[in-house]
Parts: sequence; C-alpha cells; structure tokens
Amino acid sequence: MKAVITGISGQDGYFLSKLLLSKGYEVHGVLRRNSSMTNGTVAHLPEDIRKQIIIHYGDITDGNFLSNLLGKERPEEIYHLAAQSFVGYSFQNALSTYDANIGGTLNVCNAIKDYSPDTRMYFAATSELFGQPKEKPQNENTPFLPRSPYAVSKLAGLWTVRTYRDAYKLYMTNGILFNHESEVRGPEFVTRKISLGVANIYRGSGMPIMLGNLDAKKDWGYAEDYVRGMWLMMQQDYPDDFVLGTGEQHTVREFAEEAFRVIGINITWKGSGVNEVGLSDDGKTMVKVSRDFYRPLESDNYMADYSKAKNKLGWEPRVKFRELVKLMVESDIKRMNNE
Ligand code: F7E
Repeated sequence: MKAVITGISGQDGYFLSKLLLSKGYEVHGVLRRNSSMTNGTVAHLPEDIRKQIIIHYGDITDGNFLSNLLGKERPEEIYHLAAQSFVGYSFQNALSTYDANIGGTLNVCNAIKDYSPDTRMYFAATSELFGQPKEKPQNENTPFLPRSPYAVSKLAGLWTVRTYRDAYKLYMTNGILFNHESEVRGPEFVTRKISLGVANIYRGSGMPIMLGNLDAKKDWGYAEDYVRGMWLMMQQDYPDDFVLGTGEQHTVREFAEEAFRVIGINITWKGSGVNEVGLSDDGKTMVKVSRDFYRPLESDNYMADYSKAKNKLGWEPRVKFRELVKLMVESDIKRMNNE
C-alpha cells in the first residue's frame, strides 16, 4: 500500500506517518520548502522512521504539482492534512487561509479526479464547522455555522469533497475532528502553550503564562487516537463522514489548573476579565490574561458525540483529558531537562 500525506510536517502527519509505516505502507510526504528549510515535526521522528518517508517538495496551492504527483505515484490513499490551521491567525489572514484551505483542497480533488481516480482521499475537516453550537453534544447531523475564516474555508473544503464524491463516484471521506493535541502540538495552540509554560515555570523561569479566553469550552483528545480514526475511515466499503472526539468538555481554565497540578501547584483565580490572574498557594502569579489572545469571535461549547465512529468504525479514544494534560506537561519537562 502506498499513501501520500499532505501536511506531513504537522502534528497529525507525525502520528499518521508512524501509524502507516507500522502497517507496512510506503509513505510519501508533501513538504513545503521554506526559507529556513526546517521540517516541522518530521524532525522529531526517530531517524529510522524519518529515513523511510519519501518527501516531495511542493505546495498544495500549486495544482500542477499535485496532478503530477498523483499521476506519477497513483497512491491507494491520500491524507490531505495540509492547511493553515490556526483559527486566530485566520482572522488577520483570511485570503491566504482561503487560498491554502479551499484552493489546496480543490487542487487535491481535481488531481484525484483527473489523474488517479482510484486513490482514496481523507479530508481534515473540523469541529470548528459547528461555530457556537446550541445543541450538545455535536454529531454529523448538527448544523454547520462557522464563525471564523478558518471554519468558512474548511466548510468549503468539506462541501467540495462531498460534491466530488457524489459527482464523480470517488472515495472521499471527511473527518470532522474535535481538538486533538499532543507532545508535538505547535506552540501557538493553547494546550501546548500551557504545557510549555508550566514546564518553564517548573524549571524556574518565574514567567506567568499569558492567555486569552479562559472560559472557552473544548473537547480535547490525543492526536494519536485520531489518526487511527482517519485510517479506519479509509478502510470502509463506502466513503462517509465521521465525527471524532472524546465526548468530554473542559475549559481552558481547567486545562491550566490540571497542568499546574502535574507539577504540584494548586491554582486559585482572582479578579475578572483581563484583570483575572491565576495564583499559586504562596501568592505567585502563574497565569495572566491578555486581550491580545482573544479572538474577534469565539467558537466553543464543543462536545463530541462520536457514536457513529464507534458503531461503524469501532473507534474510541484511548486517552482522555487528565492523561493528555499529564503526558504533555511531562514530555515538555523531559525535553527541557535534555536540552
Ligand atoms: O484555541 C482559547 C481560544 O488555538 C483553543 C486547531 O487545530 O482545533 C484547533 O483550533 C481555545 C480557543 O485551538 C489562548 O480562544 C485562550 O477557544 O488551541 P487553539 P482552536 O482554535 O480550538 C480545531 C478543531 C481546529 O480545527 C484547528 O485547526 O483556547 N484560548 N487563550 C487561546 N488560544 C490560543 N491559541 N492561545 C491563547 O493564549
């Protein structure tokens, strides 16, 4: 079996390439050349795994590149993970988000249709499609009401995939994945920002963590579980769309409290709004709130109903919230100790 992963240098590309190699796949990764030539999380992969990945340098906004790649390699599967995936950034950079996320996805769909119609496609859709849902939990039938340029772009991607699937009878699947995190999550996302901040404090930095909306409610799982779900979606008799999540809801505040608990610090909150702070028992400021990290529109109140994935794919998350927070903080402390 041969698989192409776009966005191989991201968190999900890291776990997915490990999974597919362990299953005996030939793994091809699409990597965008950047000026510093860093390979993102690919660099974290153990040498023996990294050596087995065949890298193709190119950009998903270049339709010719993707057509040539699919026409030449004709993989059994393509996992289209590449995207501008930071919701906050999409408010300031809507057009480049649309270019990468809508144009890039359309390019993948066209390359499959015209050059490799037997290739199965996974598209990384997102719980952000639900916007600020009133009904809880959310599943495949919950209305999509996107509230950021990122979510709008992913909605266009999801509908492009559905349209191509129906019009051209292609095997294309949408994974509507809730937040999934890990020890290799990008530091701009709130969970990793917190785990890195806590590890720094543990090492004596004395620097409080600056956060935005502490009350945002999310459904956070472990990325390794979610790539298993992606793979399962690609092994069915017919393509379909699936929600993956944990079914648990927690706030950013709870994530921070739990992360400090890992290093033996109990957090008490004082004040409100941008004046709120998180204090340790001996009165030191551990968390501060800054307007800079608020978004023009928040999207939260997420909690997944993953019963369709459970029934049809036999998928369930193995790592839940407390374990996730612990593994992220411990991993950052270990990494810092080794530096
Ligand atoms: O924000 C709040 C922020 O940036 C989580 C992406 O993978 O998951 C991810 O999107 C929440 C938001 O992830 C800070 O307002 C508070 O409510 O970690 P995040 P996200 O926006 O949920 C979905 C499913 C995707 O599809 C995306 O690609 O945390 N928050 N204070 C903060 N967020 C950040 N980044 N930084 C803060 O200081």
